Amino acid sequence: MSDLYSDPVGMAVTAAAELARLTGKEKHDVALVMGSGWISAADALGTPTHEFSITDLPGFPAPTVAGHGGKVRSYDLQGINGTIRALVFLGRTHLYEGKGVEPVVHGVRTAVKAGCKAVVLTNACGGINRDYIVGQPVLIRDHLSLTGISPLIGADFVDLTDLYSKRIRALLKSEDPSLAEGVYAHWRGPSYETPAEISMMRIMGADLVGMSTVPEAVAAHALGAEVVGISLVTNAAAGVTGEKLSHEEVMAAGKAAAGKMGELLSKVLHKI
Ligand code: 8IG
Repeated sequence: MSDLYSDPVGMAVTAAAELARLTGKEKHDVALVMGSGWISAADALGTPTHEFSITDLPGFPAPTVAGHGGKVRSYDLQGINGTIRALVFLGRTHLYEGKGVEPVVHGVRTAVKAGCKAVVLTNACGGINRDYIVGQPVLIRDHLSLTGISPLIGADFVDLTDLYSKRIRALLKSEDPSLAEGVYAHWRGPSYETPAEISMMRIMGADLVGMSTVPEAVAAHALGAEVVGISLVTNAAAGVTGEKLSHEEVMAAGKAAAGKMGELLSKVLHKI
């Protein structure tokens, strides 16, 4: 029997078929993955046509982290070129859950197999760059994969030169010139970094650090989708201010910025 681990792309095709059946929509156009702190930002998109539990689709494990939704929504959004069918994942699976990389990227693979040409990945992260402030959204320009884990298997030598769409970043910056861009370092977690590790990352060229987004970006790009990454800085990374890091503070900072992020997302979707 084929399963998520023996045939991950085949399982995404199966999940996409079930999504089409549940929503009555043969295709979706764009996918959004809402990371921690972004879930309430999805409410700014209006009323979904459908909402169900992620575990209603084949291959998805139940979510394990508090504040991560585990729901999927389908929206019909009115854009400049007609209706956009948006697929929104409230929450995601992380590498630190220990289930391997396959569940981490199953959502974006399902979205691309459901027709999505663009995938918007959001996250909450730590700020390494001293110019960043808590509550600030930053476009991901590039990444450092410090886990060394790829979702791809076999001789799939995918070019990552333009992983984070230059075209969509330019559109977003024309909409909001105050948007910063940065390099996102991917850390497995679940422990945060030591101050020495943050110094190392800064020297390596990282501006942001978090525990998500990178495997999903690679998997979506490998299947041909355009990728956008938006990080919400919810804490200064270890050693930057001398304060200790707490999950509760991170969630609170995310909540405080949700309205602003909702507006940003609406703009993103109409431009894509
Ligand atoms: I929110 O400071 C959030 N996620 N690795 N480091 C890492 N992940 C994070 C951090 C952080 N803040």
